[in-house]
Amino acid sequence: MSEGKALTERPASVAVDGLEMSWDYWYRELHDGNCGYSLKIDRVLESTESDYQRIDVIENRTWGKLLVLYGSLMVAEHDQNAYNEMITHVPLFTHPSPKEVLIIGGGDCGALTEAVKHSEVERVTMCELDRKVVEVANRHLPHLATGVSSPKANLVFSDGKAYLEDNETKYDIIILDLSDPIGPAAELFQKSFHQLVYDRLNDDGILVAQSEAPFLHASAIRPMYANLRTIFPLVRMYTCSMPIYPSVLWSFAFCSKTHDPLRDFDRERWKAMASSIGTRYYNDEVHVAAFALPQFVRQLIDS
Ligand code: SPD
Repeated sequence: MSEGKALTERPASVAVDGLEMSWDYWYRELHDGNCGYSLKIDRVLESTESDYQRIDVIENRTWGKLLVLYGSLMVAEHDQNAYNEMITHVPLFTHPSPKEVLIIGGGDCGALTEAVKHSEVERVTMCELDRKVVEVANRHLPHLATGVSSPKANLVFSDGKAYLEDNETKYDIIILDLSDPIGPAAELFQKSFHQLVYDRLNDDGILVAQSEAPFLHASAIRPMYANLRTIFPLVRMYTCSMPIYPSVLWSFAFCSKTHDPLRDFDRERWKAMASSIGTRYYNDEVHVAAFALPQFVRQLIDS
């Protein structure tokens, strides 16, 4: 039995002025028009468009409120915050002294909120293209956005590539918390952009980038990792379970100039900070286990 929040109880059939109203609205997200995921929409909370994309917030009994960009699920109220915790804490507990962090994308502000919890971190710049995504997400998913009010948080609304080209600040960690490699984020999956990210990292810097679904997106993952390996000395993949993303298994590219996410994982720092950070998915065992890859995934990124 799901523990989803109580929503407006909507009987299967309601009499309205003598008419029978049947509530049976569904969200459907397909991969290649062929297989996919669907969930019942209990309410549509907001539907709008920005200069870049369509933005929807829907509500479902199992997952609570969900943010949808261009018809693709991004984040849910009850997904245990797995993606945001994994994209953030894995590099932050690997780097020995993470002070300057840059998040490119990240419009729901969940990664920003996780990053500012780290006591060593002095500043987290979040560079998001679409201001409207931040406004809509903050309105409906405020629990993800508590980090915005931190004195460490620095929000910039700009194209990520232009931002890095125009600013020569160096970072300890850069996180590419992007939507899919179609539409507004497509260019940020390219080799030229990853080279620019490398150039803006300190000598022991770390890049983590979301890298799609191994079961479904081999054609995006294979060239991405091949390109990253020409730039970074250390490139590894780790995964997490994201129940609202296509095929559930989601991946991240961990790219580093020196630090290794297993050898240099600071378990003692995690133990000291675990209760103040208060994760729902990430912990020390998950940090290590996330780098264990099924054989087909190894072959995918080693080829
Ligand atoms: N198909 C959905 C991929 C979304 C990856 N990024 C999500 C950003 C959430 N902060």
